[in-house]
Amino acid sequence: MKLYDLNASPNARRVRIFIAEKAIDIPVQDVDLATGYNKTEDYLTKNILGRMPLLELDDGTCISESHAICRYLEETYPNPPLMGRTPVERAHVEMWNRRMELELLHPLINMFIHSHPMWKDTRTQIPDWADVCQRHAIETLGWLDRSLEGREFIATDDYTVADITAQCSILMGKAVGVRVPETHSNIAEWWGRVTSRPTARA
Ligand SMILES: N[C@@H](CCC(=O)N[C@@H](CS)C(=O)NCC(=O)O)C(=O)O
Repeated sequence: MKLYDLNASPNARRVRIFIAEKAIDIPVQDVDLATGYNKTEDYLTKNILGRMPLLELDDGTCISESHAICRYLEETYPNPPLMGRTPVERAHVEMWNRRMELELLHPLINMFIHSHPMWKDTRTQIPDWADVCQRHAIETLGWLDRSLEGREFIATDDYTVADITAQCSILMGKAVGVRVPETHSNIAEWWGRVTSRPTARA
């Protein structure tokens, strides 16, 4: 197996933390955007979207989309379980992971794409959309904080992929200047728990 990685990417970080939690040894190829390797014919046959992360299996099968990679790894390395132990837990993990991806990570990524100069030549930027996305992410942090009242982790009593997605979203928020308000003490306590895990810096 080989992981095509992009160091600064929040989606690639989701997969790196997942792999570290499973303690799987997977060789990594760091893709340097400056070389344009991810837009070459060679890479585009692996992922037509030219994006990272991507997991290449030993028989050449390629899996992209961070959650699909995590799903494959969960099926092939079930311990420790990071996607729930029972049907209800698995549904809750899926529910919360989607919420964290759609309601927190994507708004933050869109805010970045629609406001940062690095994207001005490759994407159509709509500054008002960046503002809308920022407000969306801030609103999500509000209801996430209320949901974490009395809970150790986001989806179940254990650390799961939903925590990983939220963790990577909050790091993305820091990078684009959206910080968790100090009043959100439930998120602050959860953040302390997840970032004290040895895998947090994967
Ligand atoms: N939905 C995909 C998103 C992948 C993605 O957008 N990756 C970005 C980094 S976060 C990338 O490779 N960008 C390089 C480019 O678009 O050229 C996932 O979850 O893996």
